[in-house]
Amino acid sequence: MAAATEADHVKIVLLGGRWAGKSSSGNTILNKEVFGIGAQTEACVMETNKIAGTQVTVVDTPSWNWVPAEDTSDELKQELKRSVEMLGDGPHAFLLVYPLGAPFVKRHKIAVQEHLELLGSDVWDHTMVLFSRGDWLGKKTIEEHVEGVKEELKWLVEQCKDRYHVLNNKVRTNEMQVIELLEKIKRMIYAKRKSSKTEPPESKFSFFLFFIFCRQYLPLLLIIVYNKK
Ligand SMILES: Nc1nc2c(ncn2[C@@H]2O[C@H](COP(=O)(O)OP(=O)(O)OP(=O)(O)O)[C@@H](O)[C@H]2O)c(=O)[nH]1
Ligand SMILES: [Mg+2]
Repeated sequence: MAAATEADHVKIVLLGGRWAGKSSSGNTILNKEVFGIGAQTEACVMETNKIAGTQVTVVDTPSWNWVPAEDTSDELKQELKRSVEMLGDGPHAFLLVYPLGAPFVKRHKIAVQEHLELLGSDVWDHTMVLFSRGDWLGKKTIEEHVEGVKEELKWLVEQCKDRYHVLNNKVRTNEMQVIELLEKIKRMIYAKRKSSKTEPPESKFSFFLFFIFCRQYLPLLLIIVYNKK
C-alpha cells in the first residue's frame, strides 16, 4: 500500500470490532455528527472537515466480529479493502479503535492481526491504537494505563510501535484531544517519509550486492573476453 505523504490533508481509516466506538470517534475527530451511532455501521462512509487548519478526511468502516478472518464474510472483507481505495492514494493512518478497559485476549489478538493484514503487509507501519471511552480513565493518564495492560494488549501497542491515543467521545468540547491526535498522526507521516528517503532504492542496492558478489570473477571475465577477440 502506498500511503499518501502530505500532512496538510490528513486521511484516516477507522477500524475495529463490534461496538468499539469507531463512529463516535469519527464524529469527535471531525467535530460533527456524521457517522451513525448505536446502529451497526454496515458500509464504509467517508466524511471530511477542516480541523485546526488541517483538512481531515475520515472513513468509518463496518466492524468485524471477534473471529479469525477466515470466518468473516467476503462482503465485509471487500468493504474493508474499499475503505483504502476510497481515499485514492491511501490513508495516512489506520486508527484501530478499542474501548479502554475492555478485556483484550488471544481471540481479540488473532482477529485484529488477521483483519488488519487483509489491508497489506505494511499495514502496521501506518497503524495507531485509538482507545475510546477515555472518560473511564479516571485519574490515571493513558500512559499509566498502557503500562499496566496485560500481555496481549501490550503486543498490540508494540505492533503499532508505541503509537496510541485516547479519546473521550462524551466530551466534544475538548478539542485538544483531537489536535494531539492529529499531531501524533503527522509525526507518524514524517517518520515514515524520513525512513523511505534514507532507504537505498532497491535497484541500486541489488546492483551493489551483485557487484560485491561478482568482483572476484572480474579478471576471469576479462581474460575470456580478451581471448575471444
Ligand atoms: N462512555 C463512553 N461511551 C462511548 C465512547 N465512545 C463510544 N461510546 C459508546 O459506545 C457505543 C458504541 O459506539 P459506536 O461509535 O456506535 O461504535 P462502533 O464501533 O461504530 O459500533 P458498530 O459500528 O455498531 O460496530 C455507543 O453507545 C457510544 O455512545 C466514549 O468515549 N465514552
Ligand atoms: Mg459504527
